[in-house]
Amino acid sequence: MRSLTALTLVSGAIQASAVDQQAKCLGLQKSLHLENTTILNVAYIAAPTNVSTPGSCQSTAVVTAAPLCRVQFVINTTATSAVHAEAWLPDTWFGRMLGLGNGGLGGCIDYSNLDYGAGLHFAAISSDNGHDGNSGSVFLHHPEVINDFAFRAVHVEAVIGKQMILAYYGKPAAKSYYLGCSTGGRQGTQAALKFPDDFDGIVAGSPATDFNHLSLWQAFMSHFVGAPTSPSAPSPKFLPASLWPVVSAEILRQCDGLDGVVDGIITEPDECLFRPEAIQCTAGSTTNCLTPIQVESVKNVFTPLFGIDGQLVYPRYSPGAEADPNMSQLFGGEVFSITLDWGRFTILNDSTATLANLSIQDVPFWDSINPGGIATFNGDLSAFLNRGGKFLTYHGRRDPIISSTNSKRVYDLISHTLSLPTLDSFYRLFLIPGMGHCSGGIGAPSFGQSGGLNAVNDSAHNILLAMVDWVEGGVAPETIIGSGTGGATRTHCRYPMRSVFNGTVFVCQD
Ligand SMILES: *[C@@H]1O[C@H](CO)[C@@H](O)[C@H](O)[C@H]1NC(C)=O
Ligand SMILES: *[C@@H]1O[C@H](CO)[C@@H](O)[C@H](O)[C@H]1NC(C)=O
Ligand SMILES: *[C@@H]1O[C@H](CO)[C@@H](O)[C@H](O)[C@H]1NC(C)=O
Ligand SMILES: *[C@@H]1O[C@H](CO)[C@@H](O)[C@H](O)[C@H]1NC(C)=O
Ligand SMILES: *[C@@H]1O[C@H](CO)[C@@H](O)[C@H](O)[C@H]1NC(C)=O
Ligand SMILES: *[C@@H]1O[C@H](CO)[C@@H](O)[C@H](O)[C@H]1NC(C)=O
Ligand SMILES: *[C@@H]1O[C@H](CO)[C@@H](O)[C@H](O)[C@H]1NC(C)=O
Ligand SMILES: CC(=O)N[C@H]1CO[C@H](CO)[C@@H](O)[C@@H]1O
Ligand SMILES: [Ca+2]
Repeated sequence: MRSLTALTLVSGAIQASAVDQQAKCLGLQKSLHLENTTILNVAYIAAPTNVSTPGSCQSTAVVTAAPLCRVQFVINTTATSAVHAEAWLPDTWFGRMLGLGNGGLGGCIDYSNLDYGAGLHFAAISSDNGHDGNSGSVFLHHPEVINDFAFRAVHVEAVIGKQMILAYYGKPAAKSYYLGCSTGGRQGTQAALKFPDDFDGIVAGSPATDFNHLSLWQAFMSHFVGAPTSPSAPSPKFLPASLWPVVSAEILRQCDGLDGVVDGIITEPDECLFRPEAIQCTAGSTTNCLTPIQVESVKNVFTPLFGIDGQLVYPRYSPGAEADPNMSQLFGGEVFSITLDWGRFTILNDSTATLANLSIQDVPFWDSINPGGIATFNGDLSAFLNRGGKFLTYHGRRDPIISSTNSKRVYDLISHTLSLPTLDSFYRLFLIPGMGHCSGGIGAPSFGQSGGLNAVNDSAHNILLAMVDWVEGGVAPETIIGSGTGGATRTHCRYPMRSVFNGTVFVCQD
């Protein structure tokens, strides 16, 4: 049996009466005086309800985790930048802080995970990452806004969050945690690198690490398949949406069975040496097939991206991921919107740039700008390791916008940098066959990595609770059990272990 530290109180926890908490909560408006921080609004939420939200991202948020104290505040990070944030402070507090991340180029407070965290009795804090909304235009000529996005918003969230918890509950948080995915995965990685004391345990999924190279690679993916320049004259490279299912079917035909089970899931896409020539059109067959130029497009997609010096820029797209509905973000004919904004507003400072002529020669230039130090591709986690920090990461093998192979690459980088053959003592990467970007997909992609997934609330099935058990109980997760539709379950393995079919089920093997 796994220990269940996660659902018990730690010392210093609070179970106060609602009457006391309501008065205390409302008093914060006047009593809280935190560095660079203005309290905008304080509300006591006594029962489940929907509340309105500021800014352009959402207009309502669901609060199921009540009773809690909702504090809305703004932290001036410099004279030209500020981070808006909220703390959801539950009456029944188990003594823990949970800092949250963001997504894409956002800009959006993560209300779903504020509710999730508060429901699990964390004091949960989320910020807008230093700007409102999902557009990159706010970065133009605003290097401090870029700095908030690249490293600082999550740091001030942790610093001010801890001070607020002390002020409200009268005790410091016994432990602090972080939960985020995608950009949030990169932010969590950046926290471990730059501010190793901020969090005791970091859960950082599907991370957008090596961010400049990731962005360039995403643009090259779009370039490799071209665009339908006009309905009557598409680029000969372009694959219309109707052809991708043909590609996907052939990928499964060639690679689904490699793992021993024909189930639509390619357990290890890095072993899939897909040959698109198999579906090249022939004299007698000209529909549901690829022209030689389209074969070349597809080959480029499934080939690692190398730079002018022959160095790997970014791993290849995972075969199978092109079947995820969000694949159109890279292959729909437009340059990936996040790369376009990042290139326009932080690298080139030209709001009309199209990236149409982006070339592999441009990689060193993007590297040299590295806005705000966003790259987040550094294997030296020694400070985080030495202070006893724990790190859990995961990556869906059908992620359609960030290659899961990059998470292996980051693991190997840390391993080489620290000269540790295995990182098991403090860093574990779970690869999730079938999962898309951060959640969803096929197989068993739900394991408590965010709110709204109906995950089982125990540490064998819930990666956040597993982290709590690791930090507080010393029990590291050997596996994570995911669940999916129709009662599907699967035991997910930590890299470099492999998920192997034993004739009955998939098990983890060295
Ligand atoms: C934050 O900056 C705003 C605008 O510059 C200013 O009005 C406010 O007083 C500052 N707040 C704090 C707490 O420094
Ligand atoms: C909140 O809004 C959702 C729809 O977004 C609705 O299903 C739910 O019943 C509402 N909850 C409350 C407590 O009003
Ligand atoms: C407060 O602002 C100053 C200058 O703007 C900065 O040096 C300091 O780190 C800030 N403190 C926090 C907690 O953000
Ligand atoms: C797990 O906890 C969350 C957060 O409190 C809650 O919303 C969810 O209903 C729980 N799930 C189960 C299966 O108990
Ligand atoms: C664009 O502006 C950023 C600061 O916002 C700066 O770091 C970068 O060097 C600029 N790019 C160019 C090409 O000058
Ligand atoms: C891209 O290059 C072509 C010629 O190769 C040129 O005509 C076009 O103006 C360039 N576009 C941009 C946006 O620089
Ligand atoms: C496969 O693994 C499961 C779970 O560990 C085990 O119960 C079963 O006996 C194994 N089957 C074989 C054939 O080894
Ligand atoms: C990460 C991401 O972009 N996810 C999108 C996938 O597609 C669905 C439906 O179009 C969107 O709602 C998600 O935001
Ligand atoms: Ca399979």
